[in-house]
Amino acid sequence: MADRLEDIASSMMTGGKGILAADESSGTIKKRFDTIGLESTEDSRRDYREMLFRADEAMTKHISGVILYEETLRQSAADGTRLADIIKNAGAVPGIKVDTGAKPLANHPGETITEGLDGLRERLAEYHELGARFAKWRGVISISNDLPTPGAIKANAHALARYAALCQEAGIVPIVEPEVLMDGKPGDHSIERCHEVTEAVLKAVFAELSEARVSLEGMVLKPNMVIDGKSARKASVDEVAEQTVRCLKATVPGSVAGIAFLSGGQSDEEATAHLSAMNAANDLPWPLTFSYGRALQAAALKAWGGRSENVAAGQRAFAHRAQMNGLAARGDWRKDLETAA
Ligand code: 5MM
Repeated sequence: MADRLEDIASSMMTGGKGILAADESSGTIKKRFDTIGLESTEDSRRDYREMLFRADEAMTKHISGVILYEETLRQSAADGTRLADIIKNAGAVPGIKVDTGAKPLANHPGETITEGLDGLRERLAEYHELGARFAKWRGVISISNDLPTPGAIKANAHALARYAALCQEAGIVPIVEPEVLMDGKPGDHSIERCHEVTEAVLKAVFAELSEARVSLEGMVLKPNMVIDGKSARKASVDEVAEQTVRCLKATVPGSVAGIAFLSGGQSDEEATAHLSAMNAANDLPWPLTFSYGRALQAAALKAWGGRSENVAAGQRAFAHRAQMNGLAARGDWRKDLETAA
């Protein structure tokens, strides 16, 4: 595995591949398992993730990196192989979510600050020992007519920059994820409002990254797409793609190693179609790919259903979404390929 930050970052952005976000914290994975009636235990979480990481077709062809929750980085498969080694053997880079979650921000009703900076230097050294070569930190930005406040934007941007600097010091590529929520409350904002807020957030993030002396060539940005709120969706694929690229070009320096989007509550197919439309447009200063959680896993989770006899079905469902998103990362996805498969 490469040692230089720039080399790790560029391997995460390998053409036609993207990142699997499998870093659900205990509370989130429980919610996901509730949808298939499965109890969340250390073993069931291990079995689910082992099913994904051993999906050779998906992993070797379409996945460049996997974001893990700390528990998973320390876990071994049923046969004793470390889950991180299964990922490495598939040619992908293991990564780790290092934030400890978004907590209410004092004096800012309805807004959060992401925590986890205390002791981070020491934790990063240990994660590096355990094989992690990139990390992720998610700042959450609420959006409505009145939110976000400048205070919440600044606090989250500052924390992201401090996290990113510590990662690079430890030889770990930071994924910087400032997420303007698509599916928060009330979730009825327009695409124009999303553009305005995303632009303000990204400007603040890059100003803080610059002050923290973060090397842009050694980091990956994980932004939301510019899209209208989940309860008011009407923007077309072309509109989402055009507004997102315009917003990113206005705020993200060309030296950033790459951009890997979150899916944020879009349907599987929407997330794929939007990424493909952006990549089909020429003239992008950075590689654009996916770092999806729900949009890569939802179908696989359903097909698996928590049953060992369904492992192959879960892996097929994952391979399909990974393949579709791999095509989107090259701008080559078409709707008829979904049904053909
Ligand atoms: C996989 O979910 C990630 C962690 O969530 P919690 O800390 O809330 O448990 C999340 O950060 C994820 O990596 C990104 O939001 C991308 O996932 P989606 O589902 O938005 O593509």
